[in-house]
Amino acid sequence: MDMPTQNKTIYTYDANAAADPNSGVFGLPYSYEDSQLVFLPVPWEATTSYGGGTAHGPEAILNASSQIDLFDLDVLNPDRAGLHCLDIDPAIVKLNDRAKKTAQTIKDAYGVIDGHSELIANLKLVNELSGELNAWVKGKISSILKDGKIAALIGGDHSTPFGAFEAVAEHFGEFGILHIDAHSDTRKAYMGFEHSHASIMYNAATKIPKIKTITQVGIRDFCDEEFSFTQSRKHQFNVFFDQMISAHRLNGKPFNELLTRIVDTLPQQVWVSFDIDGLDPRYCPHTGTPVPGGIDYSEAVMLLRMVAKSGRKILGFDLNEVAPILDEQGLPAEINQAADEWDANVGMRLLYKLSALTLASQKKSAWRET
Ligand SMILES: [Mn+2]
Repeated sequence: MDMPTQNKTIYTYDANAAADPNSGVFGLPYSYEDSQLVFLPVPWEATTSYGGGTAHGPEAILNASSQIDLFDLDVLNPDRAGLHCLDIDPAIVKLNDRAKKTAQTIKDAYGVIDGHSELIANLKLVNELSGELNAWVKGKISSILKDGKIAALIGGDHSTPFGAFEAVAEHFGEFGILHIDAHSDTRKAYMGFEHSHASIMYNAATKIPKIKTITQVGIRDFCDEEFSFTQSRKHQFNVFFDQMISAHRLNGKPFNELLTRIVDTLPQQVWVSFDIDGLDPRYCPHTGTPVPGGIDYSEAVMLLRMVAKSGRKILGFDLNEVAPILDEQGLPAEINQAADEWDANVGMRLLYKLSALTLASQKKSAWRET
């Protein structure tokens, strides 16, 4: 058995007890220094096209995360590797507010800006602010990696991981992305926004040469341009449309055969880019752009487990588009019932599972012998 790397924190907490209300993510006491996996929260949704709220995703996930049971059936004590979440940066909250307000003027004009000098200037500004966000994310993720830790990102909308991809490419060299999503996210631009959530995989594929493959799973909402783009880049894109996945399931074929085919497309180094809306929307009813269909939570977990168990290295991951229920002011609604917390509850459980499997794939935690 591979021995997990030990950190310095003495396990003073009781993994069976309720979390200390002053503790960090998942009710854990670990500092940045004592953690082997660090989350960067990115409260950003500047160019969201449909429902809002994903900017509050990190906060909602963190608040819900103390409800986790730390025991994991696959991985032995993943919590003991040390998990820490950086504070939400108020400067990024401000940057998002500014970019979002500016982007709204273009959305209100349905993206028709020709001849409107103010809107043209606004579009330029939104693209610049998105560039600022990307540079900030890249810097943060780079410093976590340079400190010898695993980096993971909590969005925000799905534009947020671009800087993380750049940092990972610089740090690890060539890698592939496992992209779970309802949407192809391969538009060249959306309403002129070069870094919207609808373009993240176009940008990854065309602007970061070290990204060799993108394996997409659960895709069921896309336009002609996106279909043509991924079909024309078959050396790079492996698309497992939701329709193919459900046909496989409905025809009674063994599901693990399909999962094996998906895993086979991945190179040795993999970054997981998980858009929560790839799942059946019953797991994410308040996400920005829900689409019927999708894979089940347990299917997603089985896929991720197979990736980790295949001997591939999961370099890190982003989890995005988790949105809490909002009130009329667009702020997270007062949570009175556990049901209102559902999106964040699913999100934080997925975050813990992704963390456990990533740690095991990097031999920072041991597989549980079952
Ligand atoms: Mn997406």
